[in-house]
Amino acid sequence: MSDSKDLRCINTIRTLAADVVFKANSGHPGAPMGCAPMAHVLFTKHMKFNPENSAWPNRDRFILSNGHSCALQYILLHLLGYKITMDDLKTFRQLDSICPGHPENYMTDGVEVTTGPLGQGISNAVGLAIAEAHMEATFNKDSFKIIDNYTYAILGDGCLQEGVASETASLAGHLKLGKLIALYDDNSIQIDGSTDLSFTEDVLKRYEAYGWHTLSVGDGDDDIEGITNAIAEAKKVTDKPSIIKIHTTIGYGSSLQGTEKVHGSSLKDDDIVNVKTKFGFDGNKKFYVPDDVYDFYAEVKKQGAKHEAEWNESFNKYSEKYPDLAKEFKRRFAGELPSGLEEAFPRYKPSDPATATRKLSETLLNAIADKLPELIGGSADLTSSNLTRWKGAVDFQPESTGLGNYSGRYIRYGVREHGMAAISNGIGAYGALIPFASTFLNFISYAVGASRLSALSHLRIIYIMTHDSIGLGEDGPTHQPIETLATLRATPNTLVLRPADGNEVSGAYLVALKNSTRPSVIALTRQNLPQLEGSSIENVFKGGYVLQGSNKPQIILVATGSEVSIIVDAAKELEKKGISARIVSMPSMELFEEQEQSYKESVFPEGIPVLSVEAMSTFGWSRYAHASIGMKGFGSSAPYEKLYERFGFTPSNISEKAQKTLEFYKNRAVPHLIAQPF
Ligand SMILES: Cc1ncc(C[n+]2csc(CCOP(=O)(O)OP(=O)(O)O)c2C)c(N)n1
Ligand SMILES: *[C@@H]1O[C@H](CO)[C@@H](O)[C@H](O)[C@H]1NC(C)=O
Ligand SMILES: *[C@@H]1O[C@H](CO)[C@@H](O)[C@H](O)[C@H]1NC(C)=O
Ligand SMILES: *[C@@H]1O[C@H](CO)[C@@H](O)[C@H](O)[C@H]1NC(C)=O
Ligand SMILES: *[C@@H]1O[C@H](CO)[C@@H](O)[C@H](O)[C@H]1NC(C)=O
Ligand SMILES: CC(=O)N[C@H]1CO[C@H](CO)[C@@H](O)[C@@H]1O
Ligand SMILES: CC(=O)N[C@H]1CO[C@H](CO)[C@@H](O)[C@@H]1O
Ligand SMILES: [Mg+2]
Repeated sequence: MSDSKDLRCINTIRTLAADVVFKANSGHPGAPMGCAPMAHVLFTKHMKFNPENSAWPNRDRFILSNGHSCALQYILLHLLGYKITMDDLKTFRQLDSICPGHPENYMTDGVEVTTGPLGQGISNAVGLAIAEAHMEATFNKDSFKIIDNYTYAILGDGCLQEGVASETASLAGHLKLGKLIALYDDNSIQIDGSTDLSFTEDVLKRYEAYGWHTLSVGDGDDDIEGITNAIAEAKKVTDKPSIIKIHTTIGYGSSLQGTEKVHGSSLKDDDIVNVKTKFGFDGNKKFYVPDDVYDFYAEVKKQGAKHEAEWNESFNKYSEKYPDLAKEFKRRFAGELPSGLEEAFPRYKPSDPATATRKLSETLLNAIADKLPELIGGSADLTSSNLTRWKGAVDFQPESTGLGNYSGRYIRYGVREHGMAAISNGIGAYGALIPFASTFLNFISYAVGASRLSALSHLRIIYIMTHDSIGLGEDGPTHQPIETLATLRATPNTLVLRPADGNEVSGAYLVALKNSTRPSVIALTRQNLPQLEGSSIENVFKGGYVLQGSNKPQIILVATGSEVSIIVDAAKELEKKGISARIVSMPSMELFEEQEQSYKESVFPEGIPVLSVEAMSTFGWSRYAHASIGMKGFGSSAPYEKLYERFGFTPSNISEKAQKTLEFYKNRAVPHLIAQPF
């Protein structure tokens, strides 16, 4: 194909981008117009994918990390024959459109991950490249390259300024992810104006120092051959990720090109006419794609189907030679858990020793790790505290380090919580793997930029968060989570699980594994907890349940995690005073909310006051509890027993508050909190 045909395609993308944003009267024309050449070259001369089957396992992955330029992605997907019509493009950014304001993986065929919050996409790409390397090491056999594909990302100045991108670039360099290729849209412009305002470092030197292979293309507006060759060069370097700095002009073609004015608002009508005329198009035709341009992309699509058909053939031969591996491959990509997995989950009796839930979590991971080979993850430099590395685990490392290999499933994240969560999202988005990420519960605050996206993107990420309250003791307020659970519980599509003992730990993990379209945060203690009478794996599925106590109670005590055994003791004190109490364990408010109203009312019957106890902010408990014991400040540094006394989480403090609650409601009606009009 001649350069001129490529330029015609590229200019079609540019004019369409101007039309799409103009019609929506909202969006970002500048980056799509500037990035059109690199995107066109990437999709038509390098990437392998099949628009007919966007789920083909061995496709190259593409991430648009500067998600604001998504008009570009939608246009390319349309031209290439994915399930996006011209009419869909005309509904850009409108209600129920499959072309939303930023790319959403669950809405649009061919979109691998949700992007828009800058820095996340390129970090997801690191996760996708880790997943690819791991799958390759696990499934490829002699001549069979069942998995051998690339992860590509386009990113802009904004992504490169974000801290999370630095965290993940540093790890990607260490891990020598040779099949990760990033295309940097170096246009020297961002919203405030020139990058001279705040971004003057030598980006490629920084990436070189991270261990990346760096390249640059001087003229990213016209030099198609230069971009093509640079990507080819990048592919040849297999022991380092590559970044190609491509100098472009934002809004190329517009009278305002090269300025921040084309970043985030539509071009004016007459400017669009000018752009089209300049590129040799009819200035008055809107949403116009020349037939030969459609034909060009149709040919690319045909090639894509051919690539998949060849892969299918190769996979069929592989299946004959390695039937077990092939079956396993299919199971994993179908997202099915291994049969018989549940039997491996430990169960406990009340006579079993008191143990920290983080330790029970370690026991569980040891019991299931071999039976669940898709489990992959690690900790942000707290392995010995968080106890997430199972016996016999192999580190995910480049073989040259002598520390592990790519078939390893334990990832050493370093102290990079935000990057860890963003990478987990990428691994989750690859499919066939179940990522977990671990740190102290309080430090999930560092990662919320990404964990929020786990929820938005419907990804099953298991956050194993230890040291889950003031119960961590001496490390003090800097490490003690207070508002954390309320934040997580306020996040849609996120399961928060705070198990109270061994059975609940097993239940929490099983729920997390079975909920394949949302992340779970499992909050675990540092301190030992007794095994409770009445707990079970199955009870956790209901979110909250009656653990012990009276059928006709005067008061209900409800708690989570480490506070459950304390309310059990508080109830004993109340009993001595002739007050009957019911004990409710509430490992997950979200699961409880999903139960039938009649079940919820059976746990919290009308007319009986409820007192909640949780060593956290009480925010959120008022939907069940008439009174709450919780944390008002940030905690303190001391042995944890002293802190539980100081902040009122002892059986006697609780029984005293329970009596006050009963006293208060003696001559008042008890509101029925869980009654809902709709
Ligand atoms: C985390 C985050 N912060 C802020 C924004 C808002 N925002 C969108 S684009 C942008 C400027 C990005 O500059 P650049 O990547 O150079 O994009 P260009 O102007 O070149 O298209 C900002 C601040 C965002 N999307 N995500
Ligand atoms: C490859 O095989 C899958 C699964 O059998 C099938 O869905 C797909 O259509 C095939 N692709 C091609 C291009 O033949
Ligand atoms: C990876 O390392 C482990 C542990 O040393 C070893 O058992 C395994 O065979 C290695 N796998 C590959 C693919 O080299
Ligand atoms: C989450 O897991 C629970 C327990 O297995 C189950 O009842 C529920 O249906 C699951 N929800 C989703 C959305 O998968
Ligand atoms: C808990 O009880 C002790 C002993 O009665 C008392 O000194 C302390 O003030 C109480 N703490 C709180 C927070 O109520
Ligand atoms: C199986 C398959 O199609 N593999 C391809 C993955 O991508 C590289 C580079 O584009 C190709 O060389 C492989 O053939
Ligand atoms: C920092 C921290 O909490 N370290 C703990 C890690 O785990 C070991 C073993 O349980 C504890 O002794 C450390 O205090
Ligand atoms: Mg820019």
